[in-house]
Amino acid sequence: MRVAVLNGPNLNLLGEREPSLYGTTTLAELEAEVRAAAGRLGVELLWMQTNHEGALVEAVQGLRGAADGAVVNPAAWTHTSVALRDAFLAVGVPFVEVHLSNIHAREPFRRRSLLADLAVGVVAGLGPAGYRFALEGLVAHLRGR
Ligand code: CA2
Repeated sequence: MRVAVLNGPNLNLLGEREPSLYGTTTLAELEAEVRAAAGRLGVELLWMQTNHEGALVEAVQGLRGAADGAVVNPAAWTHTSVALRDAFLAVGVPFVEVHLSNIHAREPFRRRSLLADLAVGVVAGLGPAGYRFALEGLVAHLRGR
């Protein structure tokens, strides 16, 4: 089984800025943690981060045939990107949406996700561990089908 983890804009700054909001774990450390979890689950992991919306849309388009499912932190595009929503609708690959912070306890504009209703599930507010929970939930979903 192959799972892609897709990270949106500014997540490359993780651990370097705004530690009170997003913690001190860097994206490289988070990737290592998720790769270790994937190894325990016997899952092959693809990992990407991009600050370019079109690159994420193309990555989602490329999921069909390349991955069985995806864990996605779309970051700011969660709240804005009809293009990303359309890409997930087009490929129909199961995904779990993950957020480090609890988007429902922040500014009103963050409470709306344009992807959540398409997702298998959503994990928010549990910090970096949320990625592992999202991966475990996705894999359980895929294995149960
Ligand atoms: O809580 C999350 O994971 C978010 O997806 C993070 C996004 C934000 O736009 C979403 O509303 C919620 C922001 C990612 C930016 O990450 C940074 C990390 C460190 C320093 C600055 C930004």
